Amino acid sequence: MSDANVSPLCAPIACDLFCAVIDNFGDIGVCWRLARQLADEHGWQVRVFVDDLHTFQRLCPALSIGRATQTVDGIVVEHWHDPAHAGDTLRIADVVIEAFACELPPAYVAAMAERARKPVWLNLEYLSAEDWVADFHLRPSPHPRYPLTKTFFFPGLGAGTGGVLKERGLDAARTAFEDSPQARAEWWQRATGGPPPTPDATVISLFAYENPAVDGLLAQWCDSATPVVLLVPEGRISGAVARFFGMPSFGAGAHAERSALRAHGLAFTDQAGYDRLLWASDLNFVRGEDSFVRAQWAARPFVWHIYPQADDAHLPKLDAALDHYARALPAAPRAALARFWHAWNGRGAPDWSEFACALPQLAVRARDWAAELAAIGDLAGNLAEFAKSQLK
Ligand code: TRH
Repeated sequence: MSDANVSPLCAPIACDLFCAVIDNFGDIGVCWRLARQLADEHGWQVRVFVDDLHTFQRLCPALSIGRATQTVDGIVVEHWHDPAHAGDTLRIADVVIEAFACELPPAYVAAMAERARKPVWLNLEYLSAEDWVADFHLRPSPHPRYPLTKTFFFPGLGAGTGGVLKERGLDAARTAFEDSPQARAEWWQRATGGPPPTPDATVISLFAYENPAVDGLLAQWCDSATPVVLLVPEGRISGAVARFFGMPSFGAGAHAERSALRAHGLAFTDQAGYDRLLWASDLNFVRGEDSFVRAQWAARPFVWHIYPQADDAHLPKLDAALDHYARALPAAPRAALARFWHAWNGRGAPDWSEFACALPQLAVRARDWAAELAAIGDLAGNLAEFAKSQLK
């Protein structure tokens, strides 16, 4: 290891991003989105170290599962197969991001400490809308043994936080999709094998963990006075949808109909494809972290299935998000939204007719909120600006 690898001033910023997949898609979903933005929008040279290529490949089909090192979309992807492994050549980047407190390889940290110009070391935390986040965002934490400082970078929904990820071209891509009947018709044909539904239908996408409230909701959708079209990307809730319709499974290509409800099973797509699903829907059920953010940028009403934690630690986080999002709503739709989100997260039973009445006001709020949230700045831009200020 030598300092020959310290970037000259004019060279692009080199960034190593470490991601350990705990479960689901959110860990790599967030990291991959951030990596692409840093490369595409800020010109950084990015390497992603990720320990689970199978999960990664679901949302990035171009990835090859068998390769230790590969380049996808201009980003070097290293299979982080062994906790101590840090790439075949131990080159230390200008900016090192450890996602969600995953532990960096000890050899890598030791090499960081050897570098003449110390790297900017960031721990990217999980998103929370709670107020304390602004106090902890960008707090430094000196290493106990090495001359290194790690800085905590907190995503958030309020001023003083790191914000959330938003690509520069996202709004234009959404508007282009919304304004093009042909793009939408093609999307419906590819996703469901048929044309778009009639305008009186409410189109709902359903991305969620297993959820006991789903049976009651499916029954209420069957009883709806107007058609409900349900789009279900194959995943953890598909089994419940299959049971409801008396089918063995409800994977990609499945179709079912009962009374007012028509349901389609969708293939899991890449991340850009998931955005189009959100844009094709009137209401989105989302979960975890990244789809929760994408639903906000889709500027449509949404229902959040928050990642469940021990001792109901997730419930204050749910309420904190509601505080931000619902603040500006009149009392009745605000209460309907809170009741429905709580019911979807285990507190009470969802009342579709109350929620459906609130949808027009929630649609207006969704558009206003997307603009408010954008004012905090995009997380990748905020992170790049901070890192550059430290590299000067
Ligand atoms: O998969 P998740 O439940 O991930 C969760 C959360 O991130 C949670 O906070 C974390 O603690 C846990 O993982 C370990 O939900 P999330 O965050 O919405 O991630 C889903 C990703 O999958 C998101 O990037 C969107 C993407 N996706 C596609 O690319 N294509 C698809 O068809 C679908 C349905 C999703």
